Amino acid sequence: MQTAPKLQIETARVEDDRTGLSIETLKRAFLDNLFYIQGKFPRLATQHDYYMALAYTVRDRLLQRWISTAATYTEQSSRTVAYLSAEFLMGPQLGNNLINLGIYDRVQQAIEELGLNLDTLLDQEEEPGLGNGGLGRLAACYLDSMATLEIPSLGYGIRYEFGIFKQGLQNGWQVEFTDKWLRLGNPWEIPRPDWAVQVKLGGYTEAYLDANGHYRVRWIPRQVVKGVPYDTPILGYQINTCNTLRLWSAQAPESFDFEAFNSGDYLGAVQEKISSENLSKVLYPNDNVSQGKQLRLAQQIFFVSCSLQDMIRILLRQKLPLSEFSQKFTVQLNDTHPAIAVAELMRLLVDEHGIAWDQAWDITRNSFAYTNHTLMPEALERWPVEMFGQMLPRHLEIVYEINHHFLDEVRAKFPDDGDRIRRMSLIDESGERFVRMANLACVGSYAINGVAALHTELLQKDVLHDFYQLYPEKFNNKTNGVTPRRFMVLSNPRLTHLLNDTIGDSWVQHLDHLQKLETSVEDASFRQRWWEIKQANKHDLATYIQAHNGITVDPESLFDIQVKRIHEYKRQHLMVLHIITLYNRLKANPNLDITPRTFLFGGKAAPGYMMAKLIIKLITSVADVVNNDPAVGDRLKVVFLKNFNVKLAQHIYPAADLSEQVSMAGKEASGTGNMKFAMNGALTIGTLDGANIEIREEVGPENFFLFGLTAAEVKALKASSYNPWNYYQSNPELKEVIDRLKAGDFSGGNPDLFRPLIDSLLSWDNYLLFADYQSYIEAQEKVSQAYRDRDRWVRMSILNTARMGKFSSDRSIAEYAADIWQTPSVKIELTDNARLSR
Ligand code: GPW
Repeated sequence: MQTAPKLQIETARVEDDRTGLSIETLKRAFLDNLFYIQGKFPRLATQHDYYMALAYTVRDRLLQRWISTAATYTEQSSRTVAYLSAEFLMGPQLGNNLINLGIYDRVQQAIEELGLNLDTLLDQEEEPGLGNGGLGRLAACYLDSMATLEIPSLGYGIRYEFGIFKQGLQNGWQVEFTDKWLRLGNPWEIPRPDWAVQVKLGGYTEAYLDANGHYRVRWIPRQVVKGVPYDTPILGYQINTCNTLRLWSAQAPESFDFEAFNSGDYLGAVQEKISSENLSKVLYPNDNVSQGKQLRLAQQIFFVSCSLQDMIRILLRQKLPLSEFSQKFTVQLNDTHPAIAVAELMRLLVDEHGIAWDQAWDITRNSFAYTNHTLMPEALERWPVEMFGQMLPRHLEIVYEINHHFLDEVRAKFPDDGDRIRRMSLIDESGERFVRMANLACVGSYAINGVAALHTELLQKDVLHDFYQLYPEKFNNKTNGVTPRRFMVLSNPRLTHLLNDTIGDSWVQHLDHLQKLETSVEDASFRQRWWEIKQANKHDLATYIQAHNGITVDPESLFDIQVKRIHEYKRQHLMVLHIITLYNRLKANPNLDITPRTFLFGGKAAPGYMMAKLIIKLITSVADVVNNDPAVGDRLKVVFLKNFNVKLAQHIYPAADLSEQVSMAGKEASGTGNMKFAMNGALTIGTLDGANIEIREEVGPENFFLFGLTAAEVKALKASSYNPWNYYQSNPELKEVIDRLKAGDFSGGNPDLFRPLIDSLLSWDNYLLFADYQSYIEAQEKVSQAYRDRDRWVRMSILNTARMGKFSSDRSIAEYAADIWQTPSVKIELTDNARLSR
């Protein structure tokens, strides 16, 4: 290997202009970037140009840390987490980087001295929406915590050209627009074309004997696609560690055109190029559902193969043998989307690097850890064997071989148990044959975890019961967490200042220090400030609603909010049943003294999920009636906020009084929005599902509005042939709600509009809305009563924030590092230039 030449250039000046943090240096750098990067002078510059100039100014200040981090990891051959995820829902980068660099206030001042406004510039950023919801956002929070805890890590994923669609509303229905997030350029990424790799697809395999007379297999692909890495810096909170998110973009290989081109088939050649680039074109917009599409499998093998080849490149460059792969890297599989990695690493080791099967299998099994994120049966990934073999002929052989050894292992431990063999096989042979990705992930991993205590328990008892019996030692729980940097410091500056004034700022890195707030609960002036901050945040959100929805909402009313992907199991429509119940009560008794509420919804429906889209139409239709009925006045308002994304989320959590976490028990693996709300002082109304259970344990049952069946009761009720019709018949308020919907009272007299939804509730009610209705209504009455006693409410709100320490993603990541990864933290010193040139 070549040694790099000693750097000859004088870098001292570069250092100062590009790392200096004084207000004067920041201003100079900003204007310099406006001129040299954007090519604009102030009179012609747009707000977006100013945003770009500031983003480059901040990026320059990350680079020294980034390079020092990479240099240190290389020198020390640090053990590294490779976090493989099909989604990283990063949200806007500028504000977060300012916070983590510790220069937010200084930059605000510099920008103001230039006659600009920082909030306006922050607002220019198109967020990278490379994820659907909780799973993708969790990956982003975990990158933040790994950097903050100084854990060497690489995030690996796909650089989708189009992220999650933009949601519009037309006549109350969701409409989708493509998300052209790269249109104006992305200042945060650096392409690394020199580290591009090739991925094979299709074709066939053939056996041959190598020079030593060993039986080998070679794969002759039909197509080869090039993967180009794009790197984004992930800076830890007020620390030098700056890790990397490496996203792969698909390109046709250089030679794409020559054969077809020479034979005169120019358009055929271009077609081939287009089809290659399709691989990273668009994010599949499904949450908790697998559509089983061929292109999705191609995306999975594409980013997994690129990432594993990249890890092998890093290993070999550090002069480590392949036998040390699992010492150098631990590869975390974010659900089964990257689970093909188990077969791909075997292929790379055995076919491409000539390692014997048994040794390769030892390396592989010691390299992967698998996180399951759902109990929804429709989310379990299975690929038709036919499709799988067409695209990945060699991987199918490898899966069969792994299965052969694995089923021998099962038979040895459980003799004469044919049913068990059929259930555990990597191949589902009950009808059309499928490759089962969760089974592959379980067999190929040394650790398997769920994302909340109940979820892990249900995995062990239910979905992965057979694997739990075979490998009990692999199973463990890692309750999710979220980053307080983005979801408190950045999004709720008013609260942050109050907390810092009261208990100091150590809570940002040690969220359990929020406990210190408990003594302030007795301080009336502190409670007053707490209330005023919530009011100010609600006022800001009311201004947003006025501007975007043209609806006037009262900041004094109770802000009752449900924001998350739209799903029947999440039960947004249960909240609608409550709204209609209150509406009916007001119609029957116009002078009824109720607690004024503003009901807020936000969330996207998968474009092909008709029932979810109908739920959006239901919300907007109920809003139209309720908001415009003079009998209601200002006592109830219903608002659907379009295009819920990370940016909007950051405006919403700080303004919430009540957090709706109402999934049917046993269905939401964890939930993470529940944590973001409670940290910002919202009280939760929720079921005993996912992490709600642990939140309630932490904040205390007296500070949580519980309702509904438990997971065990749900199971029992379903087993005893549940009949929603009986609930409808025997509950007069519920009956009136449904009858009004049936009559078309919320659909301009059209009784057909909501019929699919009503029929489904009356005849199956798969998610037991009717069974939980009465209990929910009663819990909501307790909420209304509590809100009327402002002092009591504020105390509960403070205690929620004070007791949320457990739900920092720092706690989650510390547990992953200690129990699964065994990754020591690595301190980063800023390098001098001499060291960089070594
Ligand atoms: F189906 N989750 C998600 F497990 O947001 F893959 N999208 C998904 O496709 C899946 C899970 C998958 C969510 C869970 O629904 C949520 O309960 C959990 O908090 C989150 O993943 C992070 O673990």
